[in-house]
Amino acid sequence: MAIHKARFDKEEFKKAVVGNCKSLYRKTLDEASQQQRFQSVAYAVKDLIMDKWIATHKQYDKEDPKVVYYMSMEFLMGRALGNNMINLMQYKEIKKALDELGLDVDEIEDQEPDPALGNGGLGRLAACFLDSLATLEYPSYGCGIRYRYGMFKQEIKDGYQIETPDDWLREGYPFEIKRSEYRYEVKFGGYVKVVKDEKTGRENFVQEDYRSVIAVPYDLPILGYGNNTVNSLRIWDAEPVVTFNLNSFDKGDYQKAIEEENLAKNIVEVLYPNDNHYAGKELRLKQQYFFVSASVQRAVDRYKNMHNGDVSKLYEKVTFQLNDTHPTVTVAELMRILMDENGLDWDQAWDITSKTVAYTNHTIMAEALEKWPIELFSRLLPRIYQIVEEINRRFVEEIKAKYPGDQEKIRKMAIIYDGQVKMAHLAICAGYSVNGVAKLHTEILKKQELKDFYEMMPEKFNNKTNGITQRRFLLHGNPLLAEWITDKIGDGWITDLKQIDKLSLYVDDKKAQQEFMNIKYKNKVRLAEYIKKYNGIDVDPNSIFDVQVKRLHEYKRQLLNILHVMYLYNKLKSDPTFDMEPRTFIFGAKAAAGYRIAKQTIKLINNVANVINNDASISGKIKVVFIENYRVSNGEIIFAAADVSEQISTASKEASGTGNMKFMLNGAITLGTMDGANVEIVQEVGEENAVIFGLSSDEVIKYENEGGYDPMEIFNEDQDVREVLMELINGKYSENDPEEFRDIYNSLLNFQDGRRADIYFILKDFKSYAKAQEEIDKRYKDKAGWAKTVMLNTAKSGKFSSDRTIEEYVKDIWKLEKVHVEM
Ligand code: 26W
Repeated sequence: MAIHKARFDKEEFKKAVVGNCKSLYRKTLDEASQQQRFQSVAYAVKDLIMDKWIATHKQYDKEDPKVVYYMSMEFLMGRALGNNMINLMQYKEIKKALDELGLDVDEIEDQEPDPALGNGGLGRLAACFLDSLATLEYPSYGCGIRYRYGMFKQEIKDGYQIETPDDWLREGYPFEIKRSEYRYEVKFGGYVKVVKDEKTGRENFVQEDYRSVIAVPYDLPILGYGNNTVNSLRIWDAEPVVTFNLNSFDKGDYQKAIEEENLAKNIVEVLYPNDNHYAGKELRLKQQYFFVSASVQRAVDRYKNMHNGDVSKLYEKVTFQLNDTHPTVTVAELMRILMDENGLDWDQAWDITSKTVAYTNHTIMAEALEKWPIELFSRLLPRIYQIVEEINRRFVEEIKAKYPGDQEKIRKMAIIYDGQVKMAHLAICAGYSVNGVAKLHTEILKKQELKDFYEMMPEKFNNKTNGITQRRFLLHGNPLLAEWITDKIGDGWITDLKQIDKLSLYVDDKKAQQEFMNIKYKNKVRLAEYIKKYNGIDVDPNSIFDVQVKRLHEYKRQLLNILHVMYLYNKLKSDPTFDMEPRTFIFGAKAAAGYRIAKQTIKLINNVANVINNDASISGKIKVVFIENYRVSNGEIIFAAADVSEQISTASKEASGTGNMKFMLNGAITLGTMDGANVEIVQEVGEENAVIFGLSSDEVIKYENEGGYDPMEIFNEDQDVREVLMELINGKYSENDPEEFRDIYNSLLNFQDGRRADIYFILKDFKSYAKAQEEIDKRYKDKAGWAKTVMLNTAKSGKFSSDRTIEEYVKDIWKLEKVHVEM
C-alpha cells in the first residue's frame, strides 16, 4: 500500500489551536481549562481531517462503488484524538507543536471522554472494523445510535459497583458534525390500512394513527491510516416531529404532541448496559427500529439518487451487515421500503433483500437470544410485523417442502412460533451469509445451535475469525514497543500485521530479549502509577502482572480466578516458605446493573483484595487490584503491561474473545481454556507458548447433554476446594455480613431457581486451573524462556489483525472494491 504522508505546517497548526481557544471560549490557552485546551486542539485536528473527508465522499459519488453499511446498536469507539493523530501520521509533529504551546499531549488526550456507545466485545469489534475498512480503502458507513448516555461509569465504593451516568456530550463532542439535511421520519404504532388502487388493482398498505420521530444523523470521521480515506460513522439522534406547542387548542394534537416529544427524548436516552442478556424491553425494540429505519431509508435514497430512482439492482451497490440480531428489523424495513414506497412486488423485493442483508452471530448463550412477544412487536411495528408474518409463512412452506410431515422442524426453525418473533431465525432465513466469529464458534453453530439451519442452507454458513486493530492497541497504546518493533523490522506491520512475524528472528537474541523485557517493565511501571493514582495501592512492577479484564459474566469465570487467589493465599499462610514468584492479580470488569451474582463477584474480588493486600505476613507476594471503570482508554495501558492474559471462559461459551488478541499482540502469555479464538491463538503461537487447561468444548457439551455433573463430589473430596468455598460463607472475607457471598456459594453447590449447580464448571476445572497457574510460576522463573515465549506471542499475532478479518469479509461476503482517494 502506498503510504501517504500529508504536509504538516506546525506554525499554522499552533495558530489554529490558539484561534480555536479564542473563538470557542474567549480565552488564551493560559487562561483556559484543560478541557478547553483539549477542545481547542481537537478542533485543530478536525481541520486537518476535513479536506480528506470531503474528497473521500466526492470520490465515492463519482465512482459509485459498492458500499457496506455496518449496522450495529453499539460502537465502542474509545478516544478519537490520539487515534486521529496517529492515522494522520502526524502524532509526533502535533506532539511537538503542543510542546511548543506548553501543552502535554498525554494530559490533553486524557481530557477526552471515551465515546462509549457499546458494552464490550461486539461494540469494540465494530470500532476495529471501521478502522480497518478505512485503512484498507473500502467504502463503508457505520450506522448506529447517538446515545445521550453511553456505557455507565463504574465507581467502586466500599467494594461495591456504583453506576453513574456517562455524560459524554456535556462539553460537546468536537469531532461530530450534525447533518440536518439527512433527516428522516420514523413511524411507530397505529394500524395498517389497506387501500386498493382502483386502476391497477394493487393493494397499498398505509400506516395510520401512528406516532413518529425525526431521526437526525451526526457523522464522526473514521480515518484510514496513512491514506486520504475518511469514512463516516453515522449515529442518529431523535427529535420531535413538531416542537411542542403549548398554545395548541386541539386536545388530540396536544396529547399526541406530548407523546411524540417523549418518544423522541426517550428513544436515544441511554445504551442498554446488558451484555449477552436479552431483557425484552419495549424501548430497546424502539431503538432498534429507529436507527435501522433511518439508516435504510438513507441508503436507499442515496442509491436512487445515483441510479435514476431505479432500485431493482440495489444489491449491486449496497450490502447491510447485521452486527448480531439487534438490527435484524433491517430485513423487513428494506422489504417495506421496496414494496410500499417503491412499488415493487413481493418477489422482486425479496430477491433484492435476500441478496443485500448478511448476519453475524456473536454468541451461543441462550439467554442472549432475542425473541420479541408478538403482542409487543405487532403493536409497535404493525406494518413490519405483517411483513415478517409473510416471510415466515413462505419460509414455513419451504421447510414443509423440504421436510414433508416433519412438524418438529417447523417448531425449531419457524420465525414466528410460540407467540414470539425469533430474530435470529429471521436473520438466517433472509440473509445471504451467516457467519460465526471464530473457527470453534462457527463449528458449534453448524453442529449444535443452528444445526437445522445449516442442514437446510449450508451454503450460507462461513467463519470470520475476529481481529483487532494494531493501530490503536499497539501503535497508540504501547508506543515504546511499537517504536522498538519498527526499529527492528521496519514499519510495514502497521498496515500489514503479518510482517510482525519477522520478530521471530530475535526471540533467541539475548540483547533483544533484554530490550523487550525492559519495555514490558516500563509499561508495568506506567500501569503501577495508574493503579497508585486511582486505587491508592502500591504494586511491584517486578511481580507478575496477571490480568483479567472483560465484562463480568459467570461464563467468563472471574470467580474461578478469585477462588484460585483465595486458595493460593491459604497455601502461603499455611506454609510461609512456600516458594512463589510475587504476583499481582489485576481485574477490571463492569457488571450489568441488574446482574446480582456478577455484582457480588465484584464485591468478593474487592474484599479479597482488602484482606490480602493488608496482610503484612505474606510480604507482598500476592496483591489483588480491581481497576475501576475498565474501558477502552485504560485498556490500552493495561494490555501493554500484562505478563499473563487470563482467558478462562467455560469452553464453548466465549464465541471468540478479542481481549485475548490484544494481550498477545502486546507480549503476554495466554492462560486459557480451549475456547473461542484461544484455539487459534494456540495454533499460531504453538502449544508450548501458551498455558492451556480445563474441559474441552466437546466435554462441556457432553456433560450438558447428560444433565450436568455433580460439584458436591469435588466439594466432598477436595480439601483445598472445600476450604475456599467455606471461606465464602464464614465471614473471612465479609466480617460484617457472613452471608454476603451466600448466592455465589449456592450457585456453585446447590440446584436453585431451576438451575443446576455450577453450570459453568468452575469446580470441575479448578484443579487443572491451579496446575496451570503453577506452570506460569515455573516458567516465569526461567527469565530467558519467558522472554522468548512472550516475544513469540507478539511475533505470531499477525493473523489477529482486523485488517485480515475485513479482507475476508470483503472477499467472501461483501465483494467490495477499493477506492483510492487522490488529493
Ligand atoms: C440483547 C442483549 C445482548 C447484548 C449484547 C445480547 C448479546 C450481545 C452481544 C452479542 C454480546 C457480545 O458482545 N458478544 C461478544 O462478541 C465478541 C465479538 O464478536 C466476541 O469476541 C465475544 O466472544 C462475544 O461474547
